[in-house]
This record gives sequence, structure tokens and C-alpha cells, in this order.
Amino acid sequence: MAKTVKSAKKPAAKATPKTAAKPAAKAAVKPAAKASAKPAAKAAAKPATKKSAPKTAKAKKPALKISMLKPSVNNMTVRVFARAAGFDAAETDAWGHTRSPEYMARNPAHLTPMIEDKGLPRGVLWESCAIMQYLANKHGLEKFYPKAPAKRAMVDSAMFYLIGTLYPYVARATYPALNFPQYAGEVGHSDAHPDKKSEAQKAAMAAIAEPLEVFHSFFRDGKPFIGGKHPSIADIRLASTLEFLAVIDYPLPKWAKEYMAAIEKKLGKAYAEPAGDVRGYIAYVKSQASAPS
Ligand SMILES: N[C@@H](CCC(=O)N[C@@H](CS)C(=O)NCC(=O)O)C(=O)O
Repeated sequence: MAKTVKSAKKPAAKATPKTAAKPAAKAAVKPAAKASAKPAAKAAAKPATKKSAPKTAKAKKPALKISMLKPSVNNMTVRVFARAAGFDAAETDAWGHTRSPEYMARNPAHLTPMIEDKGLPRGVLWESCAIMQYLANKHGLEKFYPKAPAKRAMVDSAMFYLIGTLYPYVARATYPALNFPQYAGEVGHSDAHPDKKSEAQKAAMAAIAEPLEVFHSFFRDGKPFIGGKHPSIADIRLASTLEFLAVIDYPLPKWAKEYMAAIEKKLGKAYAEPAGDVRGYIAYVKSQASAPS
């Protein structure tokens, strides 16, 4: 377990996050100070957990620079993975900086999580699943991302299904409660009557049950995790995503609660620490919502 993850910036932000798909907001701000990770140790880029690591010399952990937002489950995914896989990760809080010219020059999609890596053609990579796939490939982390094509295909399918089907429902159901901006073209983003927005939110909430059950019955298929006995990157992605549902008191089925608890138990602090940031943000927005005005 990586004890080495360093947060370069402030604690979980409390203000409204500038998440996905909101037109460029604010004045340009300088990107958060670059974290002080050492340059990627290429040759030594083996995870510290490898049994082959010499016993005498302290095994070097691969260095990793992550730009992230603490309240986000997309970011939580990569933050959990980085810790669980034993990276020497330096995290930079990109809160309020994703639309700055400096950030956008590197990442025109203005998204987090984003990693920096000299080996990449453009030096950076965004999309949580692509980041985990890349790092697992590069460092041979088969425990998280099996190499056998058929097993790998199931992990990929679960992640694409999550990003393409489950996540949009989760976003529509939870973003209004999280005070995150919704995507253009959505009822929640429009100037529709609040009743219509609430109807759309409820419809999205109702739609979550089906894909959720698919993860359980099809992808897990009786196994503790999609990855088998050990959580795969698809499991990290799924458990992190489900964290958002607490903001709407979504009644998770028993299996899902047990599954999330099992992942947290298996990954320990690697999971609990980034989850704490998401949970802290949810507790904060809930306290604001129930506060007398
Ligand atoms: N599918 C992407 C979603 C990434 C995403 O939506 N990131 C949001 C935070 S939840 C973000 O960085 N928004 C900042 C912005 O759009 O300026 C992933 O899984 O990484």
C-alpha cells in the first residue's frame, strides 16, 4: 500500500466544484503549483509490491503526477488505484484551475483526473479508465488488469459499460444534489420548470437499478469482485462511482453495500483516504441542504 501519496494542495474543497461540461467559467488562474514528484524512474518502474524486488535495496516506486479534484469519484478512482498499486504519487489539487489557459494548453478537455508522463505522446493523459489501463500496462500490474485477452475484455467491458451507461444515470441523479453543473442538453441544465428537472432526476435514479444489477449478476457472476478474488480496475471504478449515490440516499441493494465494504477492506487506506474526501464533500452538501435558510 502506498504510504507515499502526497497531496500538493489544500484539503477537500467545499465550494461548488466546477465539474464536467460547464462553459468556461472564471478568470484565468495559474495552475496549482506543480507537485514535487521526482522525474519518473523509468527503469525502476516496477511496483514496490513485486516479490522480485531485492530485499536489501529499497524498491523504488514509480513516480506519478496527478491533477485531481477531491470531491469527484472520477478522480477518486485514479487516486485509489494509485495508492493501491503503490505509486509514489504527487497529487495537485486542480480546484478552480481546470479552465486556466495553462491547464487547457495541456488538456483542452479541461478534465481531471489527469496524469503527466513523459512517455505519453502529448505528455498528459485524462479519462480515469484510460489512466488506469495505461499505468497497469506500463508497469505490468496484472493483479488489477489481467493480461489474458478474455479476462481483460471483461474488465474493459465493465468499465465502458460504466462510463457509457451507468455513469450518465448517476450524474443525472446526483449532480443536482452535489451542486455540480449538468451536461448541456440535459433537462437539469436547461431552464425547464423545477418540477420537470425533478422528474428527470427521479427517472435517472430509477434507471440506475438495471445496470447495477448487471454488474452484480453478469460481471461479478458469483465472484467477490469483477476481477475475481482481487479488485480489478473495473471494481475500483464501480465502487468509487457508487459513492456518489449517498448524496441522494439511494437505497443500494445489500450486495452492493457488501461489495463496497469488501473493496474498502481489501484495499484499506488506499480506498478509505480518497473515499473520505468524497464522503466529506457529500456530508458538507447535505449539511448545507438541511441547514435552515
Ligand atoms: N469520464 C471522465 C470524466 C472526468 C470528469 O468529468 N472530470 C470532472 C470532475 S468530475 C472535471 O475535471 N471537471 C472540470 C472541468 O470540466 O473543468 C473520467 O472518468 O475521467
